[in-house]
Amino acid sequence: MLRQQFVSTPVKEVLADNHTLAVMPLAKQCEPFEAGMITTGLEGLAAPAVSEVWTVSQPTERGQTGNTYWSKTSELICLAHWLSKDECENIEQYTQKAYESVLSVMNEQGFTHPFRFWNYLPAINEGTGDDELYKKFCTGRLKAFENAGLTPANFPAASALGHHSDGAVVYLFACNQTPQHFKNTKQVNAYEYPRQYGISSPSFARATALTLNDVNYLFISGTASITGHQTLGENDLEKQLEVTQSNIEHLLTNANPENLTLSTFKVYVRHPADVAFTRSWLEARYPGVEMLFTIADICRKELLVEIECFCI
Ligand code: 3EB
Repeated sequence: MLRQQFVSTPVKEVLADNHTLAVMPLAKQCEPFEAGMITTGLEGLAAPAVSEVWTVSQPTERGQTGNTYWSKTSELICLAHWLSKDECENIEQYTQKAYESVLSVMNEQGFTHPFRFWNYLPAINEGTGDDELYKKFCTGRLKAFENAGLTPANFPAASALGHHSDGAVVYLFACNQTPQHFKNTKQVNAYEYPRQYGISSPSFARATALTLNDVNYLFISGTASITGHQTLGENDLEKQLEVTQSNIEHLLTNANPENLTLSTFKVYVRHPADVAFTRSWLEARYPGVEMLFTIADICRKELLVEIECFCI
């Protein structure tokens, strides 16, 4: 059984529990420490320090293969790979290398199906046109997927956000069951976005569903105020929240084969001043959902907020 929780327990204590698959503290740091601990560079708003924790019911085994850190049970594996500040200067090439490493270690460890990716990058909106850092990241990721024989039908759910620290991290979950990937018919598939969004389209599905040991899960990708391929509600936080909500609700209705319930939101807010409004807007509409709020740059400059979901 896989669970996501948001806790204020000290990281060391969380890590000492071998039922912790991975702990992600919210801190301005994006560098490797030890297997099972994933610093992302993403910060929260204020003290008390909060961490995201993924727990499993089976005991984990953790290890490191080259520069890829992993943590696994018999049913799933979490793999993480960081890029240094220098490597981020050549984000396309090192993203490709990072993806190639995590996919090869995944295979070596006996897992075949990646089902959820997270990508946290520095200065994600820097550079103009095709030179924007996020767009170069997309090219590196796509090249690695193509080399691994992963076709758009097999791209899993993902999130890609910017932080204000040095270094980048890519981490993923993988298993041996075949996941189901879903599109959102209100949006153009990300891997079919038109040319104006970059040379290489973003490689992800809108949602991924899977069953492990008879338990069903649904991962909804980072979801934002996009209809078709267009950003809606520029400079209008509430409009962006409304469009984002309608995209999430659409996926819960049309991309949710087991009719699962929202368990958690990880909410990415560009401007710290927008967190309070975003929090009260979401809490009023989703009283039963646990929420983590982080300060992050969204991969399109006009986007103010993005929300990912976990359903069980
Ligand atoms: C979008 O829908 C918003 O590049 O992995 C959301 C989720 C977004 C994942 C990614 C990007 C990614 O296009 C951005």
